[in-house]
Amino acid sequence: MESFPENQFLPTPSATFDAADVVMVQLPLEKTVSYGTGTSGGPRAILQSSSQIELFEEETGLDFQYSPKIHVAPPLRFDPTESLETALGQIRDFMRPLRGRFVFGLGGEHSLTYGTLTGLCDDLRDVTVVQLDAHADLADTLGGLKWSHGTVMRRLWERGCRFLQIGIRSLSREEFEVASTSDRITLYYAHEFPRRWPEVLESLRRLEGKVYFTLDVDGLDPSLIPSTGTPQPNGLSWRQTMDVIRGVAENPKIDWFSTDMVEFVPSPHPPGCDLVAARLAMKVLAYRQIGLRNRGK
Ligand SMILES: [Mn+2]
Repeated sequence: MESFPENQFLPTPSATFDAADVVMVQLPLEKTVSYGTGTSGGPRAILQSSSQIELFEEETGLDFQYSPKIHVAPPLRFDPTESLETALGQIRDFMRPLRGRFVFGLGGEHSLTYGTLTGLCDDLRDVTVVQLDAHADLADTLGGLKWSHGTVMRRLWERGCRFLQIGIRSLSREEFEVASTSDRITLYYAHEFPRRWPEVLESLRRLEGKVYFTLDVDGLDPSLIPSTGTPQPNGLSWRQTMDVIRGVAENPKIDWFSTDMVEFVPSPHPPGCDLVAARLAMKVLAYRQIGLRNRGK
């Protein structure tokens, strides 16, 4: 395990940048955590544990040795003395030349979504963010900070994004008001499942246009991934999570152009749930590949 290559996902050599179907970007960003620490180690732990995953994906029948081809870029280095805003500018500038490629960002704290999205798109008014998360991340400020993992969706909302938020079970009254009065935010609380689950799937089927899918691992139930900065009980089951990913992947009316997976903290007891997180990333790529194939792309 120690000798697993630095910039590789799964036990097969990283594809070249030009040949890749997917560009995986390591974003070990950790600037404004509010509770548990360690998200900066997330990308490394996920890549490392992916060495233990079978290349054959039994549900989709894909063999990751051949498809999809994944290029893993070296991790971005963030200057610890610089502000979060500066780091987000760095991510934005890194992403800009990747427009037109499918970018999979591995975090790192949730704020990175802002840098990624603004790097990949100029006009956010035609983008829907599908957000699987325990937290709405819609606060105007958190701990006095405008830029934080807890305010990232508010900043994107101000830029005109639409939102489909799934699994929310922790937010302030202020965030609740924003979510319930904005016609650009559709929010499904975790306590409403399973009653409203068919509506969640219907909302995914109705999506059109450009879609950015952000997967905060704390959206899943902590029995699956307890290793995250701010865990909350009553999260999505593995099966529900798969349904959401498939809902995005199988919708032929959307241009799903990028995804990130954020807030994972390496488990203190190896192999812990690092492998669960790595498997989650693999599932995203497997369903996407099958979705593309079904559309003849
Ligand atoms: Mn979040």
